[in-house]
Formats: sequence, structure tokens, C-alpha cells
Amino acid sequence: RGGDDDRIGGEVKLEPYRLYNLDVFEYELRETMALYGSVPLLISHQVVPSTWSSPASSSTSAVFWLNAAETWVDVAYEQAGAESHWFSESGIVDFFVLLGPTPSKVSSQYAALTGTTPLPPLFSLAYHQCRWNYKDEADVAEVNSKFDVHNLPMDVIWLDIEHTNSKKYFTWDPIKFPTPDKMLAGVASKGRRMVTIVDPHIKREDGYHIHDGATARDFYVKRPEGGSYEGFCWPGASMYLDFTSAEVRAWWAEQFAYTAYRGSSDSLFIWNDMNEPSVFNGPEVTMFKDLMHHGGWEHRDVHNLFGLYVHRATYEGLVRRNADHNARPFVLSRALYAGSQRYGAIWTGDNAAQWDHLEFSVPMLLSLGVSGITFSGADVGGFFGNPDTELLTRWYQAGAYQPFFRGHAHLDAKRREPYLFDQLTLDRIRSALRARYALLPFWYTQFYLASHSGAPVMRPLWYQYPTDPEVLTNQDSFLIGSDLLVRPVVHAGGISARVYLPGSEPWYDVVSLETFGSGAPSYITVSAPLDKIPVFQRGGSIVPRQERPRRSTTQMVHDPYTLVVALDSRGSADGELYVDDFRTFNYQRSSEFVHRRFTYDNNVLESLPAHQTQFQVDNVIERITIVGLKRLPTKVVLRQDGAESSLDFSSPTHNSIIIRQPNAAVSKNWRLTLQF
Ligand code: NBV
Repeated sequence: RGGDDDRIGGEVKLEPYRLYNLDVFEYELRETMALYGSVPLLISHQVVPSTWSSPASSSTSAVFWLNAAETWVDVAYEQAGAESHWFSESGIVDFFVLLGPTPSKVSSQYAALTGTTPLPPLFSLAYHQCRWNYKDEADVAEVNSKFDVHNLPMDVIWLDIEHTNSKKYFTWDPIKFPTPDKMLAGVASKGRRMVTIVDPHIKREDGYHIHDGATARDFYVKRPEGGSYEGFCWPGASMYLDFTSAEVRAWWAEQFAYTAYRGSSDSLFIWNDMNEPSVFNGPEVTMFKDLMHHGGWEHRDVHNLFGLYVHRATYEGLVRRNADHNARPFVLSRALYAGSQRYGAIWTGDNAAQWDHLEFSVPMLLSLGVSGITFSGADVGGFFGNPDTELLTRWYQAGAYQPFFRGHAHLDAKRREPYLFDQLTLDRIRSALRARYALLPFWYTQFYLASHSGAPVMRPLWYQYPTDPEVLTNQDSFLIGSDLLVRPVVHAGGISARVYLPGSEPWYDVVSLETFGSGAPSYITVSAPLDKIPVFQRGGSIVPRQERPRRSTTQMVHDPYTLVVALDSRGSADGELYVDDFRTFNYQRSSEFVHRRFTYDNNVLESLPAHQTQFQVDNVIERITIVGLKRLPTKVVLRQDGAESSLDFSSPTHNSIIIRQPNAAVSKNWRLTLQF
């Protein structure tokens, strides 16, 4: 959250960063103090400006301090550079130096140590609708149908703690949620999923099967003098499972079996909250440091790992709940540590419905991303308080381009499902949601690539343009992969945006196809009224899209694709598309995926396999937009399956064409030639 941008070269001394996972009520921005998660990784990036004899160069390196005790990091910026000083309360010094020398090399070196985010199921990259709380089954049914009535795409409806029977996780309130299987089936019948919250504090109540099972096995965290530790949380008197033990985690994982978690189904996924752990009557709202864990470790030694272990055990539970262990899990966690990326998504916790919280969502998610945690998001609309329609609209617009995209609100906040607002606001939010859904093929491909590389999907500009000193402190814009640059409007009353377009290739507005800045990096000012999200596609890239409005990703599986070919100054571009069944591990187990590479050179667009697989999909490409043309063609010819056909096209702007119905197969090789 340390958002200062005047740190470079000015001898600015920040307060030290405190790494100690805590449930901080109404957290402040611009702070270096503890919050829900910690990743003891420090990345250093240096730019050597160009001189008359040499071009600018840069070097990136990092240090990773593998210690899960309370840790403090002091960073001092001097004229000569920066110095850091690390100390942890206990444990050993296990210190890794990552030599880079590029940002992506640092990502892969760090990923080799801590892992990458496995490819998420597609639905989890779509829009999630949450609040604390949807009241009952009728409320869920209404939300499910109102999104359809108003043509709003949505994939997942979430239930917070009030859905349980007296805060006993894995149970349902018998009055408000008497028939969870029916409710889930109703939501699933529209192709949607649900998520329930499962917190790691366990109500101390005899007869509650989780408490009975854990007590019988002696699975709780212990007091130093012996006996299980009891704290206080949502359920009242609460016990804390010792997730640092593999045996406890395996048992926890079993609780997600369909036979154990009554009322659950394969369309139900999980949210772990309060896993710092949050203990209402503990010091700083967490556990005493002298509590005892498995293997004789004091809580102080493992504190920052606790949340990761909860996340991990839940992830494993969702893998194992199907006999064939073949469905990909989705688990959202609040607490995190280095490596949490291996178990799913995280979010930035209890933000507020204030403009600066929207603004800071960008640097917070960028920091998480370069620290390996790429599947992350901030509550859209802000958790505490009530956003006005302008803030809510701008938040949907920003969230539509951030990795984890979920609307959420506090129990006391007014209802804010998008259909509750005036027509104009509803229309604007619908366009933001549709913008997200149209780009899901691109998001999914980026997550596939990130699952191998460890590179963040949402990236700071310096990551991609490491030698440009102008982007070092830029945190109002970000990139998705290397091809889309997003500059959300995050200030009240904003009607225009100043955008820095890096690199020496043109950028194209993704809606109007207007061409900006070629030849040298430049600042531009674009108009950004309330219905506009400034997003630009990089010249030299090919971005896949699916543009038919649908109610959820389930209905998009067979939909045709659009390719947007944005040419660089030499008239070339390339891109990728990754497709599989969107929900199982078959892509790993039996190579059931299609990974294509598209290249455009010398007026020829070609589709070739990026990987050779036997897997086929029936989708076709229904539209190809090519922008950045020096002159317009007279004829466009497609060659596929040994046959040639001449295609219809129109030209919406002076330098672009739209080719309609090429019907080129996604799984096949083909070649499209522009003739002049
Ligand atoms: O479970 C209730 C909330 C939840 O909605 C929120 O997203 C979490 O970050 N939870 C915190 C507990 C209480 C918050 C005041």
C-alpha cells in the first residue's frame, strides 16, 4: 500500500514494512504496516539512461527472505541507490538472491522457488456477484434471474457467513437455506456457479461434526501449558485447527467431499476468509505468539504461513472431492504468503467505497502480481460504505480489467446489484461487464501462459518497458500481458485521462480503433466521459475475443471468435489463443487443449499450432479486424483445407478493415492474404 511516487533518488526514508498477517479493520492506504498478507520479496530495478554512445539499459534483481515469523523490512532510498535491512523475530536466515537481470527472469526465478498460479477454471475469470449477505434462497433466485432480465453477464453468486447454521461452516441455515441442493441446481441451470464462505475458526459446540471430529483427533492449536486453545470469533467460542499439520490438512480436505459437505455440489466453490488467522480476543486480533503447533513450533515461527495452509488444504479438498480428482478448484483466500498463488485467488480485503481505494486497487494488485500472486482483485464498489453511481461505474470499469473481478459489499451497505440503478448507470455497468466477457479468451490465454512463466498477467509498465525511466513510478496504468494498456479513470468528475503510451509502436483504442503515438513513447490526453474506459491495444499484437453477449461463460463455449490484428510500424503482428474444456485437468493429463499462434507479416495472416495436440474444438473465427494498414486492400482471400475463398470486408476507418464471416476454424491451419 506504500503508494508514494517520490521515492526515487530523493533520500526519502519510508517507515519500515511490517510483514505480519493481520485482520486490520478499515485499513489505511499509503501505509507500510501489517495487512492480511505478506510476501518477503524485494525487487530492485535500475535504469541506466542512454548516452551518446549507448542506448538505455536496465537491470532487475530481487531478494527473497524465506521466513514466516513477524518480519520487518527497512528500505532507505539514498542518492546512490537503495539499501534494505531485514529482520525476523525467530527462525533461520534463508535468503535467496534472484539475479534477473530482466523483470521476466526475476518472475521465472521466483516461480522456480515458490510456484505459479495453476490455470483457473474459466468461470472464475468472469464476473462474480457477492455481498454480505444474500439473505435466503429466494434472494439468490432473484439475483440469478434479475441478471438475466437485465442482460447482465455473471458467472458466480456468493454466500457469506450468514448462510450457515449459527456460523458453523459446512452447514446451512435451516430456515433461510433449507434446500441448498435445489438452490445450487437452479443457479447451475443457467450455467452459473456458487461460492460459500468457509472460515478456519470452528464453533466450539458439541454435536457440530467438524468440532467433534477435530476434538476426537486432537487437531486444534495448543496452549503453551497444554490443552486446546480457545478464542473468540464469529461463532462465539471458537477453536483453531492446526493447519500447519499435514494430517490436519488432509482431514480438512475430506470435509469437502460431497458426502461430508451436505448440500454441496460440483458447482459449489469455496472462499476462505479470516485466515490470518483472525481472533477477535487475541493480541492485534490474531493468535498469541506462544501458542503451539504441530512439531513443537511456536505460533510466532509460522504465523505468516497459517493462511496459506488453510488455502492449500481447501484447494486440495476441492481437487479430491471428485472421484477422478479431475475438476479444477477455485478457492479465494484473504491471508496470503509467498506461494499462495498455487492455490487460487486472493483479494485485497475490506476496502472502502472511496475514490482513493479505487485508485489504490491498481498499485496494490500490481505489487501482488510482481510478487507471484497474479490472480488477485479488489472488492468492486468498495466493501465499507455506499458508492455513488459515478464511483460504482468507474469501479466496474477498472475491475473489468483486473484479474479477479467481484462485486462485494458489507452487511450494512445498501444493496448495489447493477440492476438497482438508473438506466444510464445500468447500461454503463453492462458495457463494462461485456467488455470483460469479450476479452475472456485473451484473459484465459494469458493465465495459461502465466501458469508456465510465473509472469504477472496484470503488469506494471516498467515490467514490459524496463529501460524507460518515465514509467518507473507510473501506477495509474497497467498492462494485461504485453498487449493491452489500461488507464482506468479513478478520480471523481474525471472526463479525460492523460495516458503514457510506452515503446515505439502505435497503440490503438480498442473501441474506436483510433491510432495513437507511433515512433516514440508519448503522453496523450484522451476524452473519458463516464461511458469510456481508456484501453489500448499494442501495435504488433493479435488479441482474441468472443463478442456475442451471453449470460455466463457456459454459454460461450461454442461461440465463434474475433481476432483483432493491430499492426506495428513494419506492418507485422502476432498473438496466441489457448482453448480447452475450461474446467478440468484434462489439458494437463491428456493434452486436451488447442494452442494456436497467429502471425501477420507481408500482408498474410496465418494460423499455426503453438503446440501440436490431437484435441479439436468446433469454434470458428467469425470476424477479423486488421488495424494499422498503410493502404486498404482490394481483395481478401482465405486458404483453408486446400480451398480458396474470397471474403467480404468493410473499412470502418482509414487504416482498418473488418473481415466478416471468414469462418476459419480455430483448430486448423489457415492463411489469409490481403491483395492490393
Ligand atoms: O464474512 C464477513 C466479512 C466478509 O464479507 C469480508 O469480505 C471479509 O473481508 N468478513 C471480512 C468478516 C468481517 C468484516 C467486518
